[in-house]
Amino acid sequence: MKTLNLGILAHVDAGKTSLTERLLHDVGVTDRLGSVDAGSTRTDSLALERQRGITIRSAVVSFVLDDVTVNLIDTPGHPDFIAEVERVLGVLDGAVLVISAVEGIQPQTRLLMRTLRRLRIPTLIFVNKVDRAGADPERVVRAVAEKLSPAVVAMGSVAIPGTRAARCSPYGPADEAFTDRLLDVLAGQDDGLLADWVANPSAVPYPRLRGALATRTRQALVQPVYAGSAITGAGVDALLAGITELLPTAQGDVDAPLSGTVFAIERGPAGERIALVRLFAGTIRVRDRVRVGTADAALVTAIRVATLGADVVASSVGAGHIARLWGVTEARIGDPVGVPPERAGADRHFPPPTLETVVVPERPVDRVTLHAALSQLAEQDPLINLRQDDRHHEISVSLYGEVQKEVIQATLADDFGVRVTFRETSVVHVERVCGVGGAVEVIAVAPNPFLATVGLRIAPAPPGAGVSFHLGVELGSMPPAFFAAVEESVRRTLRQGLSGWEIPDCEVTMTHAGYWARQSHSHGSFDKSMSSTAGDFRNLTPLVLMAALTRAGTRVHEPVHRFRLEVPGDVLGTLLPALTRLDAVPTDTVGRGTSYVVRGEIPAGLVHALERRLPALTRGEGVLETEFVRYRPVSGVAPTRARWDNNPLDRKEYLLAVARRVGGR
Ligand SMILES: Nc1nc2c(ncn2[C@@H]2O[C@H](COP(=O)(O)OP(=O)(O)OP(=O)(O)O)[C@@H](O)[C@H]2O)c(=O)[nH]1
Ligand SMILES: [Mg+2]
Repeated sequence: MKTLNLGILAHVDAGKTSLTERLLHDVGVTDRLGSVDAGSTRTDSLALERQRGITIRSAVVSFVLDDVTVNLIDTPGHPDFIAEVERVLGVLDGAVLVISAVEGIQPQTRLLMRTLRRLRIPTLIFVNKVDRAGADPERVVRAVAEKLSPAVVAMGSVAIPGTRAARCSPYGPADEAFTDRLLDVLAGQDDGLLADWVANPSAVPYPRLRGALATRTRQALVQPVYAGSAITGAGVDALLAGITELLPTAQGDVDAPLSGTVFAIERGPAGERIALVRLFAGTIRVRDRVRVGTADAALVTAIRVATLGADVVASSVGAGHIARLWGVTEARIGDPVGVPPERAGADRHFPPPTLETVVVPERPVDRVTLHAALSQLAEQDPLINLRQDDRHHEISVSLYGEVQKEVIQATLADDFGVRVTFRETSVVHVERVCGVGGAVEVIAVAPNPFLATVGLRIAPAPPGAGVSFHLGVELGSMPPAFFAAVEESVRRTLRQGLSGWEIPDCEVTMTHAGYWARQSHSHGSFDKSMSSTAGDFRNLTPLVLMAALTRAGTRVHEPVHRFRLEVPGDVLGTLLPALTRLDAVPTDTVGRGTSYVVRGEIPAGLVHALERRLPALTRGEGVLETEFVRYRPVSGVAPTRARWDNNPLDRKEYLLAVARRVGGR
C-alpha cells in the first residue's frame, strides 16, 4: 500500500488539531469527534495540552484513504514551539497549511509558507472556521494570493460564511472563472499548455487542466486553496479528495540500502528511549543492526508502526513509512539512519531561540534530579541547549518565549516532581569573526603539553553559512580518527567564542598536522607517553582555535526582530517616542483610513517590554506582529557569557603563555 506523510501546519489556534480530529472522524477511524475544548482529541494527548487547549508536541496519527495510508502529523502553531515544526519538515511528502477565515494570515503563516515553498513541499491550503462569526473566506483567499504565493487556486466557494450553516461547494468544469484561473496559473508554468490553448482553447479539456494541476501541485509550484470548518465538517470532503488527487505519495525502494531520519525521540513506559524514524529507502526488521548517527550499529529490539489510528507491533518496516524503533538507545533528533538521506534531518529552517534563562530548583537537593530531567527534555527538544556553568554549576536553557518557559516549568513539576523558578530571561547573542587569524602548536615544543601538532586558520563566513571545516594538509598525513577529533573539537569549541557566545558561521582550515606513531621502548611495548592519541588532538584543538580566534577577533551581535504595529492615528504622537526609548527603529509609517501601520526593527530583548506597554500606549487597540530578522553588532559594551561545564579551556598556564605570544606579535 502507498503511504503519504502529511503535516498539518498553521499559526496558533487556526484549528490544526480540530481538523486532524475531523479527518480521523470522517474517514471512520474514530466514531466520536474529539474536541480541543473538551480535551478529548487524539493528538493533544499530553495532560498539559489538554489543560491549556494548545498543542505542544507534534503527534502522528494514521488512517487509510482509498489505497493510501496517510500518516498525519499534527504540529503546534505557537511560535515558542516552532522547533517541533522544524523537526517534521524533513519527513513530509506533503502539507496542509491551515489559515483561519476570521483571523486571516499571521506572521507565522508567512514564515511557514515561505519555508514550505523553499523546501518544495507540496502544499494544500485550508481556510478553516468558515462557520465562525466574522469569517470572510474570500478576503483570506485574496490575501493568500497577495502575500503567500502568486500560484494559488481557490477550489470552491462558500455560501453564507460566518454562520453555522456555512456550506462549501467545489468548483467544476462549468465554473468559467475557475477554469480561467486554472489556465492562468498553469499556463504560466507550462509552455505546452499555453501554446495549445492559444491555438485552440477547446483543445484544452477540463481533465487535462486537472491533470496539470496535480502535476504542478506535486512539484510544489501551485497551491490549491480549500475552505471549510473543522467543527461543522463543511468542506472537509473536498479537502480529503484533494489530498488523494493532488498530493504525491512517498517514493522509495524497500530493497535499496537503508536510509532514514530520526525526527523525534520519546520515552516509553519503562523510561526506555524510542526513536521516531521516517524511512526513505530500505527495510528495517526486528533484530537488525542499524547505524544511527555516529553511534555504533545498534540492535533494533522492537518496531511499532501507526496504522488506522493505533500503533501496532510490526516485524519490519519499509521505505516510505514512519515507525517507532526500540533498541537504538543512542539515537538523537536529526540523526541519519543508515545512509544519510538527501533531505538532511538536522537542517535549520527557522531562527534558533534567542532567549535563555537559568533554571533554579526550589529545593537545592533537587539539583541532580533537575539536571537529569532537563537532559531528558533536551533529548526531545535539542534546541533548549541545556548547559551548566563552570563555576556556579547553574543550569541554563535556551528558549523561544514565555509560554515555552511555563511549559518547561509545568512539565518538570508534573512529570519529574521538581519545582523550579527561573532567573530573569536574557538574550542569546552570537559572535561573528572579524578578520583572519591563525595559530599553530607543534608537538614537543613548549608550551604545547600534548603529543599533537595542530595548526588552524579561522576566517569569517556570511550569516547562515554555518561552520565549514577544510583540510589544508594532506588527508593521508594522519590517521582519519585524528582529523575527526580535530573537526569535532573545532565545532564544539565554536559554541563559545571569545565572549562566551556561539560562533554560528565561519571557515576553519587545518594548516598543520602531525603526530607520533605508536612507539615502544626497547622492551617492545606500547608507550602512551610517546604515542599520540585522539585525546591529544581533542585537548589541543580548542587551545589552538582560541589563539587563532584571538588574532582574528570577534564582535558580539544581538538578535533583532522586524515589527509591524497597527495603531489608531491619534496615538502616534506618544507612541513614536516610546518606541525610541525601547531602542526600536521605525523605518516607515503608512496611514490606513483612521489607523497607521508602523514598521521597523527592535532588539529581540525588548519585544516583551513592548508587548507589555502596548495596551497602555494604544488604548488596547494596537496590534503587534514581530519576527526575527537578523543579528546586528551590539553598540556599547558587549555582554559576555559564563563558560559551561567540561570546558577544555581551563588550562590557564597554557592560555597565559599563548596570550603572551599573541600579544607580543
Ligand atoms: N467555530 C470554529 N471553531 C474552530 C474551528 N476549528 C477550530 N476551532 C476552535 O479554535 C480553537 C483552536 O483550535 P485547535 O484545533 O486547538 O487549533 P490548533 O491550530 O491545533 O492550535 P495549536 O495547536 O495550539 O496551535 C478551539 O477552541 C477550537 O474549538 C472551526 O472550524 N470553527
Ligand atoms: Mg493543535
